[in-house]
Amino acid sequence: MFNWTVQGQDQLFQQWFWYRVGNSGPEAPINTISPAVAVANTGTRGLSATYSQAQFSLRVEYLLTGGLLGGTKSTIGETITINNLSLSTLDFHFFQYSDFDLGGSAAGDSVIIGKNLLTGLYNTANQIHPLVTFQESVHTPGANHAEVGFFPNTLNKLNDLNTDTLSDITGLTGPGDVNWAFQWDLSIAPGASAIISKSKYVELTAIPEPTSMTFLLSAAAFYAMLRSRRSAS
Ligand SMILES: [Ca+2]
Ligand SMILES: [Ca+2]
Repeated sequence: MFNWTVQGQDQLFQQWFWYRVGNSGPEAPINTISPAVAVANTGTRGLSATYSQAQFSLRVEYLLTGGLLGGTKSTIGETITINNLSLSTLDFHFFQYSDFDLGGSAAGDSVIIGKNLLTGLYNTANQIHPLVTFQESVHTPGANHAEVGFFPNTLNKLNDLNTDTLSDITGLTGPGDVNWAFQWDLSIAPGASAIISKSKYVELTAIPEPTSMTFLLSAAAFYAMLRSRRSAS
């Protein structure tokens, strides 16, 4: 996923998913499991993409919901289903990597990841930008590990030849070209499934140019008024 346009402005640089089976060997992007079998649904708002091999299959379902034309809010729901097709327990590690460039810019954002205090699992990510509100919520289950960093450190971990666990550095990180990731450590019984359900929300809190123009115009009018009062006195 390389593009999420709200009000003609692209908010996303890249989001994708990686996986690892077991606790050794590198992580790999899910598109290396097999070519995708993709099906559009829910009109043009939904997409289901399935990747499969003998041991397991993995499906990602996306559902995009916007407001009225010209609106400033957009949300995308994502459901990931992993089916264990084998006769033994599947030790499956699933990673989501997100690099949003809010407001169409790669610089100057910060990210903080939050935890559910009851479960101890990571379940929110907030990216902070002066003109765009962004939040991801994990509905179920929360992630076991998470990481906030600067491009491309986390991406390199997912693509290198080492076995990686995310750092659990989740505090306010930035400003800069920030990105973040979640890691789920799943143990899936033979013939059973794991399901991860989450959603992302983008809201433009202001449209930049007209607001600053209005301010400049009011400032110009104020100084003009001040000057005329001074010359009058
Ligand atoms: Ca790695
Ligand atoms: Ca970024």
